[in-house]
Amino acid sequence: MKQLLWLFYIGLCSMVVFSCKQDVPGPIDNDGVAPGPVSNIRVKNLNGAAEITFDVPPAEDLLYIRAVYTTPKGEIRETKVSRFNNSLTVVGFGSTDPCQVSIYAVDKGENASEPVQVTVNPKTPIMKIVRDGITASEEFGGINVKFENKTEADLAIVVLANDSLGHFVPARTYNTKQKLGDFSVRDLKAEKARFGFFVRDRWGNLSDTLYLELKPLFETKFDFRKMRGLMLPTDAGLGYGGKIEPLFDGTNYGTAYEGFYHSNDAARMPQWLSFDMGITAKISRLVYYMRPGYFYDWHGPRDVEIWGTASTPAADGSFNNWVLLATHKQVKVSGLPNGQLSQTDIENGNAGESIAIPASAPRVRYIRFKTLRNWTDGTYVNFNEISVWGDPN
Ligand SMILES: [Ca+2]
Ligand SMILES: [Ca+2]
Repeated sequence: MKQLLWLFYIGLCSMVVFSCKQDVPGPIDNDGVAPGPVSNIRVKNLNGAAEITFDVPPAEDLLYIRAVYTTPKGEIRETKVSRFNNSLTVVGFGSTDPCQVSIYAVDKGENASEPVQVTVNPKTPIMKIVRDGITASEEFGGINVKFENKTEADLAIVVLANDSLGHFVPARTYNTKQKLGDFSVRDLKAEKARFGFFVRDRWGNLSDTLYLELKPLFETKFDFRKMRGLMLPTDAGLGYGGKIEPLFDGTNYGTAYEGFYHSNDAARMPQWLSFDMGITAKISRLVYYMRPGYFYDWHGPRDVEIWGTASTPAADGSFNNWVLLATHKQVKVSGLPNGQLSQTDIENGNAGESIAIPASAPRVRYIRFKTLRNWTDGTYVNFNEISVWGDPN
Protein backbone atom coordinates (compact mmCIF):
# COMPACT_ATOMS: atom_id res chain seq x y z
CA MET A 1 0.00 0.00 0.00
CA LYS A 2 2.80 2.36 1.00
CA GLN A 3 4.51 1.57 -2.31
CA LEU A 4 1.37 2.29 -4.26
CA LEU A 5 1.01 5.66 -2.57
CA TRP A 6 4.63 6.43 -3.34
CA LEU A 7 4.14 5.59 -7.00
CA PHE A 8 1.04 7.77 -7.06
CA TYR A 9 3.06 10.62 -5.54
CA ILE A 10 5.80 10.29 -8.17
CA GLY A 11 3.15 10.23 -10.88
CA LEU A 12 1.61 13.42 -9.53
CA CYS A 13 4.98 15.21 -9.45
CA SER A 14 5.83 14.27 -13.00
CA MET A 15 2.42 15.55 -14.10
CA VAL A 16 3.11 18.89 -12.42
CA VAL A 17 6.54 19.16 -14.06
CA PHE A 18 5.06 18.12 -17.38
CA SER A 19 2.33 20.77 -17.18
CA CYS A 20 4.86 23.47 -16.20
CA LYS A 21 6.91 22.62 -19.24
CA GLN A 22 3.84 22.94 -21.43
CA ASP A 23 2.30 26.17 -20.16
CA VAL A 24 4.77 28.51 -18.58
CA PRO A 25 7.20 30.27 -20.90
CA GLY A 26 10.59 30.93 -19.40
CA PRO A 27 14.29 30.73 -20.00
CA ILE A 28 13.90 26.98 -20.44
CA ASP A 29 12.09 27.71 -23.75
CA ASN A 30 14.55 30.30 -25.01
CA ASP A 31 16.16 28.88 -28.10
CA GLY A 32 17.86 32.20 -28.85
CA VAL A 33 16.45 32.12 -32.36
CA ALA A 34 14.08 34.90 -33.47
CA PRO A 35 11.02 34.00 -35.51
CA GLY A 36 10.70 35.19 -39.09
CA PRO A 37 8.70 38.37 -39.71
CA VAL A 38 4.95 38.51 -40.31
CA SER A 39 3.97 38.57 -43.99
CA ASN A 40 1.11 39.32 -46.37
CA ILE A 41 0.20 42.56 -44.59
CA ARG A 42 -3.11 44.26 -45.33
CA VAL A 43 -4.38 47.49 -43.74
CA LYS A 44 -7.98 48.51 -43.13
CA ASN A 45 -8.09 52.16 -42.09
CA LEU A 46 -10.73 53.00 -39.47
CA ASN A 47 -11.81 56.19 -37.66
CA GLY A 48 -8.83 57.16 -35.51
CA ALA A 49 -7.51 53.61 -35.85
CA ALA A 50 -6.35 50.93 -38.31
CA GLU A 51 -6.75 47.18 -38.43
CA ILE A 52 -3.65 45.37 -39.65
CA THR A 53 -4.01 41.80 -40.89
CA PHE A 54 -1.02 39.47 -41.47
CA ASP A 55 0.16 35.91 -41.74
CA VAL A 56 2.13 34.74 -38.72
CA PRO A 57 5.56 33.14 -39.31
CA PRO A 58 5.74 29.35 -38.93
CA ALA A 59 7.85 29.39 -35.72
CA GLU A 60 6.75 26.73 -33.22
CA ASP A 61 7.75 28.84 -30.22
CA LEU A 62 5.97 31.97 -31.48
CA LEU A 63 4.21 33.72 -28.57
CA TYR A 64 2.80 37.05 -29.75
CA ILE A 65 2.78 39.79 -32.40
CA ARG A 66 3.64 43.33 -31.32
CA ALA A 67 2.99 46.60 -33.17
CA VAL A 68 4.91 49.71 -32.12
CA TYR A 69 4.12 53.16 -33.47
CA THR A 70 4.68 56.80 -32.67
CA THR A 71 1.57 58.94 -32.89
CA PRO A 72 1.74 62.36 -34.61
CA LYS A 73 1.71 63.78 -31.05
CA GLY A 74 5.01 61.98 -30.42
CA GLU A 75 3.70 59.29 -28.07
CA ILE A 76 5.03 55.76 -28.46
CA ARG A 77 2.27 53.17 -28.34
CA GLU A 78 2.26 49.41 -28.43
CA THR A 79 -0.38 46.82 -29.29
CA LYS A 80 0.13 43.11 -28.64
CA VAL A 81 -1.92 40.12 -29.72
CA SER A 82 -1.31 36.42 -29.07
CA ARG A 83 0.00 34.11 -31.82
CA PHE A 84 -3.52 32.82 -32.40
CA ASN A 85 -4.55 36.14 -33.98
CA ASN A 86 -3.89 37.17 -37.54
CA SER A 87 -4.83 40.80 -37.03
CA LEU A 88 -4.39 43.65 -34.57
CA THR A 89 -5.80 47.16 -34.25
CA VAL A 90 -3.73 50.26 -33.64
CA VAL A 91 -5.79 52.99 -31.97
CA GLY A 92 -5.80 56.50 -30.55
CA PHE A 93 -4.95 58.56 -33.63
CA GLY A 94 -6.05 62.16 -33.20
CA SER A 95 -5.63 63.07 -36.87
CA THR A 96 -5.68 61.58 -40.36
CA ASP A 97 -1.90 62.01 -40.70
CA PRO A 98 -0.19 58.85 -41.99
CA CYS A 99 1.64 56.88 -39.32
CA GLN A 100 4.33 54.21 -39.62
CA VAL A 101 3.81 51.04 -37.62
CA SER A 102 6.55 48.47 -36.93
CA ILE A 103 5.36 44.91 -36.49
CA TYR A 104 7.41 42.26 -34.69
CA ALA A 105 6.85 38.55 -34.23
CA VAL A 106 8.10 37.51 -30.78
CA ASP A 107 8.78 34.02 -29.41
CA LYS A 108 8.57 32.56 -25.91
CA GLY A 109 12.14 33.63 -25.21
CA GLU A 110 11.31 37.26 -26.13
CA ASN A 111 13.36 36.92 -29.32
CA ALA A 112 11.84 39.46 -31.75
CA SER A 113 11.85 39.21 -35.52
CA GLU A 114 13.07 41.94 -37.82
CA PRO A 115 10.31 44.61 -37.91
CA VAL A 116 7.98 44.89 -40.87
CA GLN A 117 7.07 48.53 -41.57
CA VAL A 118 3.60 49.46 -42.63
CA THR A 119 1.99 52.89 -43.05
CA VAL A 120 -1.57 53.41 -41.84
CA ASN A 121 -3.82 56.31 -42.84
CA PRO A 122 -6.44 56.56 -40.09
CA LYS A 123 -9.80 58.02 -41.05
CA THR A 124 -11.30 61.04 -39.25
CA PRO A 125 -11.11 60.42 -35.48
CA ILE A 126 -14.41 59.85 -33.65
CA MET A 127 -13.96 62.91 -31.42
CA LYS A 128 -13.86 65.12 -34.54
CA ILE A 129 -17.02 63.51 -35.91
CA VAL A 130 -18.79 64.02 -32.56
CA ARG A 131 -17.54 67.62 -32.41
CA ASP A 132 -18.95 68.30 -35.89
CA GLY A 133 -22.34 67.01 -34.73
CA ILE A 134 -22.59 69.24 -31.65
CA THR A 135 -25.45 71.73 -31.56
CA ALA A 136 -26.12 74.18 -28.77
CA SER A 137 -29.24 76.19 -28.06
CA GLU A 138 -30.36 78.88 -25.68
CA GLU A 139 -32.55 77.83 -22.78
CA PHE A 140 -33.77 79.34 -19.54
CA GLY A 141 -30.84 80.28 -17.36
CA GLY A 142 -28.28 78.64 -19.62
CA ILE A 143 -27.53 76.70 -22.77
CA ASN A 144 -28.29 73.15 -23.82
CA VAL A 145 -25.77 71.03 -25.73
CA LYS A 146 -26.86 68.12 -27.93
CA PHE A 147 -24.50 65.49 -29.33
CA GLU A 148 -24.42 62.26 -31.27
CA ASN A 149 -21.81 59.61 -30.48
CA LYS A 150 -22.75 56.75 -32.79
CA THR A 151 -19.94 54.39 -31.77
CA GLU A 152 -20.52 55.05 -28.05
CA ALA A 153 -16.89 56.12 -27.66
CA ASP A 154 -15.63 57.19 -24.24
CA LEU A 155 -15.46 60.98 -24.63
CA ALA A 156 -15.49 64.26 -22.72
CA ILE A 157 -17.38 67.21 -24.15
CA VAL A 158 -15.99 70.48 -22.81
CA VAL A 159 -17.93 73.76 -22.84
CA LEU A 160 -15.93 76.98 -22.55
CA ALA A 161 -17.41 80.25 -21.30
CA ASN A 162 -16.21 83.50 -19.78
CA ASP A 163 -15.87 83.31 -16.00
CA SER A 164 -16.50 86.27 -13.70
CA LEU A 165 -12.99 87.58 -14.45
CA GLY A 166 -13.56 87.38 -18.19
CA HIS A 167 -11.33 84.34 -18.69
CA PHE A 168 -12.51 81.87 -21.33
CA VAL A 169 -12.41 78.65 -19.29
CA PRO A 170 -14.19 75.27 -19.04
CA ALA A 171 -17.68 75.89 -17.63
CA ARG A 172 -18.63 72.23 -17.77
CA THR A 173 -16.99 68.95 -18.78
CA TYR A 174 -19.47 66.24 -19.66
CA ASN A 175 -18.11 62.68 -19.72
CA THR A 176 -20.17 60.33 -21.82
CA LYS A 177 -20.42 57.03 -23.67
CA GLN A 178 -24.01 57.71 -24.69
CA LYS A 179 -25.01 57.23 -28.32
CA LEU A 180 -27.19 60.32 -28.23
CA GLY A 181 -27.55 62.85 -25.46
CA ASP A 182 -27.79 66.37 -24.21
CA PHE A 183 -26.77 68.33 -21.15
CA SER A 184 -27.16 71.86 -19.84
CA VAL A 185 -24.83 74.53 -18.55
CA ARG A 186 -26.86 76.57 -16.07
CA ASP A 187 -26.68 79.69 -13.93
CA LEU A 188 -25.60 81.82 -16.86
CA LYS A 189 -26.48 85.48 -17.30
CA ALA A 190 -29.12 86.39 -19.87
CA GLU A 191 -26.54 88.18 -22.01
CA LYS A 192 -25.17 87.42 -25.43
CA ALA A 193 -21.86 85.66 -24.93
CA ARG A 194 -19.35 83.51 -26.76
CA PHE A 195 -19.18 79.80 -25.97
CA GLY A 196 -16.69 77.17 -27.08
CA PHE A 197 -17.24 73.44 -27.51
CA PHE A 198 -14.62 70.75 -28.05
CA VAL A 199 -14.31 67.01 -27.58
CA ARG A 200 -11.51 65.04 -25.91
CA ASP A 201 -11.07 61.31 -26.45
CA ARG A 202 -9.68 58.80 -23.97
CA TRP A 203 -6.20 59.16 -25.42
CA GLY A 204 -6.23 62.89 -24.74
CA ASN A 205 -6.71 63.88 -28.39
CA LEU A 206 -8.61 67.15 -28.74
CA SER A 207 -10.92 68.23 -31.52
CA ASP A 208 -10.88 71.79 -32.75
CA THR A 209 -13.24 74.19 -30.97
CA LEU A 210 -16.68 75.19 -32.19
CA TYR A 211 -17.48 78.82 -31.28
CA LEU A 212 -21.06 80.06 -30.97
CA GLU A 213 -22.67 83.26 -29.75
CA LEU A 214 -25.69 82.50 -27.58
CA LYS A 215 -27.93 84.44 -25.25
CA PRO A 216 -29.37 82.37 -22.37
CA LEU A 217 -33.03 83.13 -21.71
CA PHE A 218 -33.90 85.11 -18.64
CA GLU A 219 -34.88 82.98 -15.64
CA THR A 220 -35.63 83.97 -12.08
CA LYS A 221 -36.85 82.14 -8.99
CA PHE A 222 -40.46 83.01 -8.24
CA ASP A 223 -41.29 84.42 -4.82
CA PHE A 224 -42.36 81.59 -2.51
CA ARG A 225 -44.15 84.12 -0.29
CA LYS A 226 -46.80 84.55 -3.00
CA MET A 227 -47.46 80.79 -3.23
CA ARG A 228 -50.16 78.96 -1.31
CA GLY A 229 -51.60 75.43 -1.27
CA LEU A 230 -55.16 75.00 -2.57
CA MET A 231 -56.49 71.69 -1.16
CA LEU A 232 -59.02 71.13 -3.99
CA PRO A 233 -61.65 68.35 -3.57
CA THR A 234 -59.65 65.57 -5.31
CA ASP A 235 -56.27 66.57 -3.83
CA ALA A 236 -54.61 64.10 -1.46
CA GLY A 237 -55.52 64.62 2.20
CA LEU A 238 -52.88 65.48 4.79
CA GLY A 239 -51.67 63.16 7.53
CA TYR A 240 -48.86 62.34 9.96
CA GLY A 241 -48.34 65.96 10.95
CA GLY A 242 -47.81 67.01 7.35
CA LYS A 243 -48.99 70.40 6.11
CA ILE A 244 -49.01 72.04 2.72
CA GLU A 245 -47.52 75.40 3.79
CA PRO A 246 -44.00 74.01 4.38
CA LEU A 247 -43.73 73.34 0.63
CA PHE A 248 -43.62 77.10 0.10
CA ASP A 249 -41.57 78.42 3.02
CA GLY A 250 -38.30 78.83 1.15
CA THR A 251 -36.43 75.97 2.81
CA ASN A 252 -36.25 72.20 2.57
CA TYR A 253 -35.26 72.08 6.21
CA GLY A 254 -37.74 72.75 9.00
CA THR A 255 -38.58 71.71 12.53
CA ALA A 256 -39.59 68.07 12.91
CA TYR A 257 -43.36 68.34 12.52
CA GLU A 258 -43.68 71.66 10.76
CA GLY A 259 -41.20 71.26 7.95
CA PHE A 260 -42.88 68.81 5.58
CA TYR A 261 -45.81 67.84 3.42
CA HIS A 262 -47.27 64.37 4.13
CA SER A 263 -50.38 62.76 2.64
CA ASN A 264 -52.77 60.62 4.71
CA ASP A 265 -53.84 56.95 4.86
CA ALA A 266 -56.75 57.49 2.47
CA ALA A 267 -54.53 58.77 -0.34
CA ARG A 268 -53.64 56.31 -3.11
CA MET A 269 -51.35 56.51 -6.14
CA PRO A 270 -51.54 58.47 -8.28
CA GLN A 271 -52.22 61.43 -6.00
CA TRP A 272 -51.76 65.15 -6.34
CA LEU A 273 -51.55 68.45 -4.56
CA SER A 274 -52.38 71.84 -6.08
CA PHE A 275 -51.04 75.33 -5.46
CA ASP A 276 -51.40 78.90 -6.64
CA MET A 277 -48.12 80.61 -7.61
CA GLY A 278 -49.68 84.04 -7.10
CA ILE A 279 -48.54 85.14 -10.57
CA THR A 280 -49.21 84.03 -14.14
CA ALA A 281 -45.89 83.25 -15.78
CA LYS A 282 -43.88 81.24 -18.23
CA ILE A 283 -42.26 78.45 -16.20
CA SER A 284 -38.81 77.15 -17.08
CA ARG A 285 -38.51 74.53 -14.33
CA LEU A 286 -39.98 73.29 -11.11
CA VAL A 287 -37.62 72.07 -8.42
CA TYR A 288 -38.75 69.85 -5.58
CA TYR A 289 -36.74 69.05 -2.47
CA MET A 290 -36.84 65.68 -0.74
CA ARG A 291 -37.16 65.50 3.02
CA PRO A 292 -33.64 65.51 4.52
CA GLY A 293 -32.85 62.12 6.05
CA TYR A 294 -35.11 60.41 3.50
CA PHE A 295 -33.39 61.18 0.19
CA TYR A 296 -34.41 58.74 -2.57
CA ASP A 297 -36.35 56.69 -0.05
CA TRP A 298 -39.68 56.09 1.66
CA HIS A 299 -42.48 58.41 0.51
CA GLY A 300 -40.35 60.74 -1.61
CA PRO A 301 -41.95 61.39 -5.03
CA ARG A 302 -40.18 59.36 -7.71
CA ASP A 303 -42.32 59.45 -10.89
CA VAL A 304 -44.25 62.68 -11.20
CA GLU A 305 -46.27 64.82 -13.60
CA ILE A 306 -46.51 68.60 -13.47
CA TRP A 307 -49.80 70.10 -14.60
CA GLY A 308 -50.68 73.76 -14.95
CA THR A 309 -53.53 76.09 -15.78
CA ALA A 310 -53.89 79.84 -16.13
CA SER A 311 -57.59 79.83 -15.27
CA THR A 312 -59.15 79.25 -11.85
CA PRO A 313 -59.10 75.46 -11.28
CA ALA A 314 -62.37 73.56 -11.68
CA ALA A 315 -64.20 73.63 -8.33
CA ASP A 316 -64.90 69.87 -8.46
CA GLY A 317 -61.16 69.13 -8.39
CA SER A 318 -61.22 67.56 -11.89
CA PHE A 319 -58.41 67.95 -14.43
CA ASN A 320 -60.61 70.06 -16.75
CA ASN A 321 -58.52 72.90 -18.24
CA TRP A 322 -55.32 71.59 -16.66
CA VAL A 323 -52.44 71.04 -19.12
CA LEU A 324 -49.69 68.46 -18.67
CA LEU A 325 -46.45 70.48 -18.60
CA ALA A 326 -43.90 67.75 -17.91
CA THR A 327 -43.46 64.09 -16.98
CA HIS A 328 -40.43 63.25 -14.89
CA LYS A 329 -38.73 60.20 -13.41
CA GLN A 330 -36.30 60.90 -10.60
CA VAL A 331 -32.99 59.03 -10.93
CA LYS A 332 -30.68 58.16 -8.05
CA VAL A 333 -27.31 58.52 -9.71
CA SER A 334 -25.47 55.96 -7.54
CA GLY A 335 -28.07 53.26 -8.11
CA LEU A 336 -27.48 52.14 -4.49
CA PRO A 337 -30.33 50.39 -2.61
CA ASN A 338 -32.78 52.51 -0.60
CA GLY A 339 -31.19 53.79 2.60
CA GLN A 340 -27.69 54.06 1.10
CA LEU A 341 -26.46 57.32 -0.41
CA SER A 342 -23.31 58.27 -2.27
CA GLN A 343 -21.79 61.72 -1.87
CA THR A 344 -23.27 62.65 -5.26
CA ASP A 345 -26.73 61.44 -4.16
CA ILE A 346 -26.50 63.72 -1.10
CA GLU A 347 -25.31 66.68 -3.19
CA ASN A 348 -28.07 66.10 -5.75
CA GLY A 349 -30.65 65.74 -2.98
CA ASN A 350 -29.62 69.02 -1.41
CA ALA A 351 -29.62 70.75 -4.82
CA GLY A 352 -33.24 69.65 -5.40
CA GLU A 353 -34.81 67.68 -8.24
CA SER A 354 -35.11 69.96 -11.26
CA ILE A 355 -37.93 69.28 -13.72
CA ALA A 356 -37.52 71.14 -17.02
CA ILE A 357 -40.68 72.60 -18.51
CA PRO A 358 -40.56 72.83 -22.33
CA ALA A 359 -40.38 76.33 -23.78
CA SER A 360 -43.55 75.50 -25.76
CA ALA A 361 -45.60 75.18 -22.54
CA PRO A 362 -48.27 77.86 -21.95
CA ARG A 363 -48.15 80.54 -19.24
CA VAL A 364 -49.83 79.27 -16.07
CA ARG A 365 -50.70 80.41 -12.58
CA TYR A 366 -51.89 77.22 -10.84
CA ILE A 367 -49.77 74.07 -10.58
CA ARG A 368 -50.71 70.49 -9.84
CA PHE A 369 -47.94 68.22 -8.62
CA LYS A 370 -49.04 64.65 -9.36
CA THR A 371 -47.11 61.71 -7.93
CA LEU A 372 -47.40 58.38 -9.75
CA ARG A 373 -44.86 56.44 -7.71
CA ASN A 374 -42.80 56.94 -4.55
CA TRP A 375 -39.47 55.34 -3.58
CA THR A 376 -40.98 52.33 -1.79
CA ASP A 377 -43.93 51.83 -4.16
CA GLY A 378 -46.16 52.80 -1.25
CA THR A 379 -49.18 55.09 -0.99
CA TYR A 380 -47.83 58.17 0.83
CA VAL A 381 -46.16 61.30 -0.47
CA ASN A 382 -43.78 63.19 1.79
CA PHE A 383 -41.37 65.97 0.84
CA ASN A 384 -40.35 69.41 2.00
CA GLU A 385 -40.25 72.17 -0.59
CA ILE A 386 -41.14 73.31 -4.09
CA SER A 387 -39.54 76.19 -5.96
CA VAL A 388 -40.55 77.43 -9.40
CA TRP A 389 -38.36 79.24 -11.92
CA GLY A 390 -39.18 81.10 -15.10
CA ASP A 391 -39.90 84.44 -16.64
CA PRO A 392 -42.79 86.38 -15.06
CA ASN A 393 -42.70 89.11 -17.75
CA1 LIG B 1 12.66 30.96 -31.29
CA1 LIG C 1 -40.14 73.83 3.09
